[in-house]
Amino acid sequence: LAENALNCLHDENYDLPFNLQNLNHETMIFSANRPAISLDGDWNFAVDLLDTGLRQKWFEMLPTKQQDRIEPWDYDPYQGETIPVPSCWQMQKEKWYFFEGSAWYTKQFTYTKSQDKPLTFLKIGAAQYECKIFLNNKYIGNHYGGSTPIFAELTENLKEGTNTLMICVNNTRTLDRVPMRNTDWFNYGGIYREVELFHLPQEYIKSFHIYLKPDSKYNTLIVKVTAHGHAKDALLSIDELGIKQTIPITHGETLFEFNALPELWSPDFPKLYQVKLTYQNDSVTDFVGFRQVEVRGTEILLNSRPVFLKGISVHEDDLLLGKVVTEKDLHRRFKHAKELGCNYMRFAHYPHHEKAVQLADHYGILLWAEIPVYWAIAFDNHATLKDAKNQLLELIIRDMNRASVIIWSIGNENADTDERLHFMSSLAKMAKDYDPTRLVSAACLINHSNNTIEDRLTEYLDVIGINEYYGWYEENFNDLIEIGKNSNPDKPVIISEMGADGYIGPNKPMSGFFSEMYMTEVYEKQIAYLKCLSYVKGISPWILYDFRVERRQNIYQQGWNLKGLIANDKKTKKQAFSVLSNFYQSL
Ligand code: GCB
Repeated sequence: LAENALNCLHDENYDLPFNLQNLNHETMIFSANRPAISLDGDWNFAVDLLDTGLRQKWFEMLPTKQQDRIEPWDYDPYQGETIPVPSCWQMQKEKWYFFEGSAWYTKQFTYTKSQDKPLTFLKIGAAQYECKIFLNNKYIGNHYGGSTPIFAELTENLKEGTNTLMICVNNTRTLDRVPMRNTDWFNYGGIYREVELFHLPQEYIKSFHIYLKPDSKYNTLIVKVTAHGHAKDALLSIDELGIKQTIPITHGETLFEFNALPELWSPDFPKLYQVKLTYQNDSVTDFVGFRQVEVRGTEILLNSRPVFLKGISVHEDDLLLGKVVTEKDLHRRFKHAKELGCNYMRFAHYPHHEKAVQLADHYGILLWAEIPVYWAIAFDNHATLKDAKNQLLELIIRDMNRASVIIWSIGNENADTDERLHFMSSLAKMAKDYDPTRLVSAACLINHSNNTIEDRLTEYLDVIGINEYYGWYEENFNDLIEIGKNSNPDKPVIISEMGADGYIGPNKPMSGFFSEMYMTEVYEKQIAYLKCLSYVKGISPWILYDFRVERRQNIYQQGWNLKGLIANDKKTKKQAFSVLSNFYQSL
């Protein structure tokens, strides 16, 4: 007690009885379609601006009866305020709207030991940005990164009967993390994706990737498995292809090729096969499409045929739910994209919910998936690079079986410095080494002094992404025409962003900036020009829906970025929607 009380007097150096950061891509287990026990629902909750919980060690508090307590508690993890999980606290109470700091979540659940499945793993779909996990008063681990899943093995610390899980989530924007402090999206906080428990047998499948061998013959599948156990093989079956294949496993690992002739997945034919892997008493099932994507000259080839990416960017954001996504919201998103005529989407600027990626597989929408290496990253900081690499690996491991993802994007709009080149080129190399089945891109830079696409990072990328706002932030539209003339890239270019704000609420302007008319004009001019540039192989205008952001506060914006083709009600279309859909339908 005395120690805890003293900790409250310190500023930063209160004693944490644990070493931070041990949950990362290495603690992930294959979880898609695995039976799970949901821990969603109401959790006890308290915001904790001063980190009193860490100083006073709230995580050590036992559920004692009020009258038996020997110390005053500044938080009672077992009664008081509750919050639904998943949710963003900003959307729950007005007083939490701008809250930035730690918040404590407590949940009790019952556990009964099972002989068949003695291991237990916790999965938190995502918590923004850092989370520390405690089970039955013991520190289990912590995780950095606000949009990738967190896995922790609980087996050792579980007990029969009632167990108490406490999670401290902190959404403070920091200088050395990914993203950094300044972003053009809202700083939501909380456990905003599902929380689940998985019970697994002693010998289990830890990771499972299956993909078409990238050699254009379309007759070989590769299986990459890591397993926990001593068994020497696993069994893979794809009933629809009549495949039952024994997969040898050596020291818990395999990279195994075998012949198969699947029908190829594409936006026109989003064919998925049910694939099952069995290892001892464990088995997992996934729904997988097989396709090949590559670059030849300035072409992007899907299954050896040139493809033009008719796209739209989208954030994970909702007027009422913040970053929480529902199935209904996701279906609406894909239906709007289809209505536009899209075959492609940019999931900006961080890993979106894995269900969104699974649905993209079903809808036949190609994806650009990215990590939040966004403005002003501390490129010279080793810990920041480690964080970025970990988030990228967690994303790749999570979505490796998704045919829809064709591009890993390693960053967005950063000045071309030596430190940035070292940082981002190492991300590009890592993505390519880990995953030979996808392209790597980033939103690169234009040199405004000579109006050319000029960025040293492009050498490490398969596809060059360019965000350009000619007609909006760059008022001279003719400069875009200059860039077109001056640039001669030897790789495909995707216009990863372009657009303009359009305000359609009360007292809307009839012309000029923020008017719907001006927004429409920007789209018309951009489309007329870009379709003449032979090396542009796709566009993902900014953006499908208006989205919430603190930094936009003029009379029209009032906390929203208004570049959506559809307003924040996700219903009302702006005129530019039909300009883009007419263009896509015409292709
Ligand atoms: C950009 C950023 C994006 C912003 C957008 C805008 O270049 O990549 O995150 O939201 O511009 O609206 O300014």
